[in-house]
Amino acid sequence: MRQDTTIARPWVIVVGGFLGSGKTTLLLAAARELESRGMRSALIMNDQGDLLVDTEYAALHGLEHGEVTGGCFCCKFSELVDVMGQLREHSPNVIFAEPVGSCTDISATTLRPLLEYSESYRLAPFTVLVDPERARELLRDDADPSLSFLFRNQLQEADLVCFTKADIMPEYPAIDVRQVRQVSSKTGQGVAAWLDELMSGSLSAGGEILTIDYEKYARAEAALAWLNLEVVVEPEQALSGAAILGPLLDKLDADFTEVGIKIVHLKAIIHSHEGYLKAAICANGQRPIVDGALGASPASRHHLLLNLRALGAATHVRAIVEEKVCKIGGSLTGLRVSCFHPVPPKLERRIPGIQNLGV
Ligand SMILES: Nc1nc2c(ncn2[C@@H]2O[C@H](COP(=O)(O)OP(=O)(O)OP(=O)(O)O)[C@@H](O)[C@H]2O)c(=O)[nH]1
Ligand SMILES: [Mg+2]
Repeated sequence: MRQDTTIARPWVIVVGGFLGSGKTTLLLAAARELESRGMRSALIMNDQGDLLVDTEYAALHGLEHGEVTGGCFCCKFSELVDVMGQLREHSPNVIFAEPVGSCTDISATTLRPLLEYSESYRLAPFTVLVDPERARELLRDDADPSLSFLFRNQLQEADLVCFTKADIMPEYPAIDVRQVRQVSSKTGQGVAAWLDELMSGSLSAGGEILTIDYEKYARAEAALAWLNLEVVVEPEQALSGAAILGPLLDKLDADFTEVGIKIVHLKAIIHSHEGYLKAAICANGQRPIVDGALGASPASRHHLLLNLRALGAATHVRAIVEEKVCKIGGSLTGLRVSCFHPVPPKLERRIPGIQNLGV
């Protein structure tokens, strides 16, 4: 019953939150939960660049997906609507959309404009995910001012804040927002209840609109170096994905720490005919969280994607990454690297105030 009506008018569930807060992981867990209910999902990824680890990860999980690249949803709103339309060909009951993790003002620039499409889509409340450890770090008085600015604004505009990673961080700090929930995408704790609440209509969508200084916002985002890289690796002797990725991440972590560049999210996915391995760290010195075929057999050809968001100069970040990737050894082909500081957002739409609130 629910399935038929939601295919005719699918839910759009926008899930924001700071870099590394667990957006992609939760959306994949939510898609699995919906699948167990006989419902189909599609996923839209968003980034300032292309070559996205998250898109490859979603594809490897067999999810229908689309991308809005080269700018955040606020700057590419029409493209977001186009991609939503394309994904409807797969008759999803739910379309998830993951904005860039450094973005804020999403409620005014994406949620509110999406409410104008209420004949075609049902818009769920805007969930902002929060990693408890990151919250403790960025709410401190001595936190990095750029990251803290982005994080605090993201919290302010949430219809619903959801602490993530409850399996490893059951305690979370007190924050000044009305609606707070907690989930673990690894154990599934809270995921079904969160989805039920979003689709119950009990909370409004786009209800919290920021007053935000766009110059300050642009400066805060530009403090980040944004690197996306792709390469095909053919080692001299067949190697497992773990034997390539493990040392690469360790060396990058060590180099960045040595020169004082703060890693905000470093994630990579390596893929061969033996399977894939994803590994990520959300801070210098963190033990990588891995997912996929850790014990995969050696292979002679691997496709590697690496995405890094760090606090430092893009030229410096790029030089370190290129040097370490070149040292993987063997043959490296098809190397593509883009590394930049995000440019100031150029909004397509912004709907402030309280008009247009609807279902
Ligand atoms: N233990 C645990 N780890 C999690 C959970 N959710 C996410 N993670 C890990 O946290 C890291 C970041 O998760 P992502 O889902 O990539 O975060 P994101 O918000 O999509 O990151 P960006 O797209 O870079 O902004 C990954 O290594 C995940 O495996 C969770 O519920 N429990
Ligand atoms: Mg993600």
